[in-house]
Amino acid sequence: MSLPTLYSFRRCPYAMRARLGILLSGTSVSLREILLKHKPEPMLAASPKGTVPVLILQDGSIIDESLDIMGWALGLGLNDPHNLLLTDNPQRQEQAKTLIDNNDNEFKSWLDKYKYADRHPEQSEIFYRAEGEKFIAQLEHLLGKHQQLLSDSASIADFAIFPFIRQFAGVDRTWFNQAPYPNVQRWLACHLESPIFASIMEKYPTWLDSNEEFIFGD
Ligand SMILES: N[C@@H](CCC(=O)N[C@@H](CS)C(=O)NCC(=O)O)C(=O)O
Repeated sequence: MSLPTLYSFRRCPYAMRARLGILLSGTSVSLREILLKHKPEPMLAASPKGTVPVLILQDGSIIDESLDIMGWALGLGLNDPHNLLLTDNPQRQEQAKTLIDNNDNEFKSWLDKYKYADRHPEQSEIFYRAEGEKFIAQLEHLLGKHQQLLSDSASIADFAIFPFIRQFAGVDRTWFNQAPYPNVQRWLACHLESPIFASIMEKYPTWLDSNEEFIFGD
């Protein structure tokens, strides 16, 4: 039977979280690696907004938001062996949602400005970093209470957020390594050094160049 098609870009944090959801649910997809500067026509026909990730299901339906792809893979909890969706704990589910909202709707825009401070000369790089640090400090507080953001087990919040913190850390690695966020440093290192992260970061040739797609997942 044919598999759903996932258009993905290796370094995109939204595509990373989609691949993490797929891998951790034990689902498989046929992965087409793309370049943002050269998006395939069939991807744009399916999702004209032109962002990755995009998932096309066998019945032709399209899922083009990373969190929805995670939700689809995890089967709204039916395909969730690690209980990432926290279905037994509505309070933690709400906390996860709030944290991911903060990441996507606030932190991400400071991260982009910090990363590309030269394109946003209204303020300094340090200013943008300090704005982003407000979210990092919130994570630091949570990670002082348990190993992962909401408990000692990783949940959707950890997997949806750490790819963005990776980018934040990568802007100035020397600064990040000595910044007063030991718990965030530990948590990030634990995710980046995990076999799961290595699996989702495997390199594939781009689909447009090679015409090859790859089975990704279990
Ligand atoms: N809300 C979307 C955002 C996805 C997104 O913005 N992805 C970036 C790459 S990291 C993208 O495709 N940008 C389009 C471009 O750069 O042309 C999601 O969660 O899937």
